[in-house]
Amino acid sequence: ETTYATILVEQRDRVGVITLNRPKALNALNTEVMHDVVAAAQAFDVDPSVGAIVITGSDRAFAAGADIKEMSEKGYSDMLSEQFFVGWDALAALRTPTIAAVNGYALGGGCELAMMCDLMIAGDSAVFGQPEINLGVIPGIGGSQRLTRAIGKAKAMDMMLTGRQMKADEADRLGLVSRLVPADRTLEVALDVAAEIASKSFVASSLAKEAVNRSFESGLLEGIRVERGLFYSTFATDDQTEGMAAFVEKRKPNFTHR
Ligand code: CO8
Repeated sequence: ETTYATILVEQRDRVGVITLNRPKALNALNTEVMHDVVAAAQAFDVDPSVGAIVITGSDRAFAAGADIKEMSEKGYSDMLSEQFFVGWDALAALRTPTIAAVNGYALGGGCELAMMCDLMIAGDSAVFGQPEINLGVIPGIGGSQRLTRAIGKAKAMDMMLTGRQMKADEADRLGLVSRLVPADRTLEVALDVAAEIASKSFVASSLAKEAVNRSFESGLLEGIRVERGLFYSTFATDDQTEGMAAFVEKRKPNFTHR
């Protein structure tokens, strides 16, 4: 079992849980956090006993953004030569469904990290924002793209150009979050949703995730073509045969995730 300096990692049945753990910095996402989160998530991703991954923070902060102290010393050529934060892209490339459980601040890179996950369970204490504009920068791990696709241009421009914070109820209304829950139940609900997802056929859930993401990442026609190919490919799996047979025979399916 690997241990990490900036995160806590555990497995609960078929659910992998990653907890950001830099309380003194409100879970600011420095390079070390990136390496830890990505390593833990990739280890879960190749583990057949894991069917869903939950990423969470503390009651006060999911994450208050990229680590401003780390970034403040850097110049343009440092960013380019280090390919700063490019590692985060690996998180969006996981096959395993990911669920962000968000309480408190999800600002800047924290909001971007939450949006990188497939589902977002938000407590009513959650506060979202892209305050980079106040630091003279802009989002850097997909926030401008994912926020715009999630809540539309009008709201995304408002958030990104003013840096204003958006409370959980507005974020829920706009479709940024999957489920809004009382803050003291956020992790519990996220774990329940994760367990439910992990109980399904992993081949089907990872293909479903890929199909939705393709819609998010491309035009409708290309997305539909990709979906059709992925749909056909489910008919090469044991779980499709078993799932449909179980329905016809009026019994519960026994998926082998193959
Ligand atoms: N980076 C580094 N340290 C931070 C950060 C951060 N983003 N956020 C909070 N901290 C630290 C504070 O410096 C403070 O440390 P110390 O006690 O040593 O001074 C400690 O956490 C507690 O914070 P506060 O005292 O400020 O707590 P408050 O309750 O008064 O305020 C806020 C909470 C409103 C969240 C406030 O801390 C804040 O505004 N933080 C910065 C939010 C922000 O601007 N985030 C965007 C950062 S830029 C960014 O994310 C760019 C994304 C591009 C790539 C993303 C890759 C992941």
